[in-house]
Amino acid sequence: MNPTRISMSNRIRTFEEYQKEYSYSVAQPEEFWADKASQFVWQKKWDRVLDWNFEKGDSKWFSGAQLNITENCLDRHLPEKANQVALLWEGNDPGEASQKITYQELLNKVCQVANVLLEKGVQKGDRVCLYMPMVPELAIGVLACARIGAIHSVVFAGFSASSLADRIEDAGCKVVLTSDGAFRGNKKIAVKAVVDEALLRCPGVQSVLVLQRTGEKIAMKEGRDCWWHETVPAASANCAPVPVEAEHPLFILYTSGSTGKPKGVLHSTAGYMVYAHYSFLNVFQYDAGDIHWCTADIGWITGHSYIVYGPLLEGATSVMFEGVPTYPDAGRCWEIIDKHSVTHFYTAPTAIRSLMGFGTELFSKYQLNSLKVLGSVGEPINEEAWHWYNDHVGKKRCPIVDTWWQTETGGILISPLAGITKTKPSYATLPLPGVQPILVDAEGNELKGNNVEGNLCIKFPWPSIIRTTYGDHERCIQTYFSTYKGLYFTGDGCKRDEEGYYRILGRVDDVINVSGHRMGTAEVENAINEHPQVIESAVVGYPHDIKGQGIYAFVICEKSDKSAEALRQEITSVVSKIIGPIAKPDKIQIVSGLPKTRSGKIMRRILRKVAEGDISNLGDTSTLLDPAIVDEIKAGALVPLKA
Ligand code: 7RM
Repeated sequence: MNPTRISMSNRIRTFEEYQKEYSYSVAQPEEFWADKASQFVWQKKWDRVLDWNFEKGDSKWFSGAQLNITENCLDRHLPEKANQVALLWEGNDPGEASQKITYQELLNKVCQVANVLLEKGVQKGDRVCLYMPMVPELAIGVLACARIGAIHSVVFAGFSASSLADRIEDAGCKVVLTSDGAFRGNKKIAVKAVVDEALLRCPGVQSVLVLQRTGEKIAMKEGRDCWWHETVPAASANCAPVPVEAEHPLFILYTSGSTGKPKGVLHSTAGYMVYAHYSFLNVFQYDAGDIHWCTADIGWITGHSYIVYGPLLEGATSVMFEGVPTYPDAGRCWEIIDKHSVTHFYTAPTAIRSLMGFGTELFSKYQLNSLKVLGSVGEPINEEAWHWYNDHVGKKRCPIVDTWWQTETGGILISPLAGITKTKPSYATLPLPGVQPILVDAEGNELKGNNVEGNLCIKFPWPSIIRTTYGDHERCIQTYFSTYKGLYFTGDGCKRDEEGYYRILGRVDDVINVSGHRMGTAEVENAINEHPQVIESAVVGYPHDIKGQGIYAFVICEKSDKSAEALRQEITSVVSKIIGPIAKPDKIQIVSGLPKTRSGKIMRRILRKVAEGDISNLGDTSTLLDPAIVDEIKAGALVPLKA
């Protein structure tokens, strides 16, 4: 028995325990994580806890072990929790009956889909793409893949056919799970039609399993497409979990970076499992009987870790919501919280800011007294939004956990532990046990002590660290492990204040964060440049009241009779078509040139300043090829400028 071990459970209960656990995790990381892993079911125990080499971008956890993550999410909780609700689904339309799927039912449904996948020839290691709305079958499909050792690649259903095709192709997916359509607010969205268009470019896809959701008429391709309701219910509800090696890939999830092409972030099984569970339990302080609602879409990492895996690994009840917070009105979230006695509410600052705009009168209709913990994720939460969340939603009695993490980190790395860590608005506060942040200056020198500001890196692996970017390990090394030798570089700027608390300042690379969605400026530029009349473009982020950051595009077009307004509309629809509606620029300024240096590099600093509306300090523009262009750009700016 290790004397520093705090209890049989992996739960921290007090700040003193947190400090003890933290010290233990740094002094003896392998013992620490072996201890956390021991509560799970392993087909075979590990030989080694950790092997790593950051210079090669390598981390291996629990080598030699064999396990199945769905056995740990589902079977392990039976029989005590057979009749406990695992997934609580709320539809887009408040009039549609909620679904309560118990652990036993969920296991049966997962096994049925797993058997259908097996029948379709899916084998361990094969990639399966899921392009679906937020219905239970999406979570079931994800788990069905994991049941048989197939690698899931969920693509957010708001992406365009072209983005979907890129992702299916890059991962070499064999099968696609989708639906006929989707309900989203007062809109009905075509889903299968997008898949059909994408698959024109993806001959490797052999089968498409189609869930009937909206009932609209769709095309079914003979020999390739089949209906969910005609195959799944007929399949056996028994499917033995396939044991996989600890480092067997669990999923690929595409995310944007500073280059034009999104990367397939790959997570593996055992380390991801241990960390998704540990972080869920400790950050949210989930207790038996609590109802956890994470409003993210499963198409993003937050949904993977804190709707599906984290909660199910704890045997929790996880809410899944199909709709949007403003339909049928801006009280929808509060209505759902009261209806299902939600205890934990985890959402993005952009949602909070948009709801703030509807005022507080709506709250008189709701109790919100079931709430215990509030969470925030995806972007920095400004103080005003923090206070509004605290005052009107939490009624000043619910701790707010501002959770910082990334697709690549797999789970929350810096966050308060609910009710344990003293919070401070706009601070993600302290690292979880096992997480060793370090701030460095531009040259990579460590910024020691407190009251410092620099680039946020992590100096030691945690179990759910990115394993590779699918199909291109060199790119993984280049992106995360080369900027600062021996460190994982997050891409975020960060401040450590006088009491050692971390405050995330936002990206320091060419990535912007629009409503909590990561977007590469190069990616948006590439899409804009697809418009036949566009010669060149430069995209920057600018502060946006609700979205956090908006997209501001400076575009050079060929001469034509078209009005600037017509060009803007066409460019917007091209971007929507190529990436998806989430990448549509908020502002498009048609310019005759861009501020370039003599070597041809665009001085983005100047464009950022103009987009921010602050031209008081443009810096040195003497190295520009054509300094006059700056005056033209200022004169045509689409935001009010203050000098
Ligand atoms: C979970 C997720 C990651 C980027 C990250 C940050 C930003 C996320 C916070 C935050 C300030 C936070 N994954 N970010 N959480 N910034 N405070 N609590 O969002 O891969 O899509 O994005 O999001 O810039 O690098 S992500």
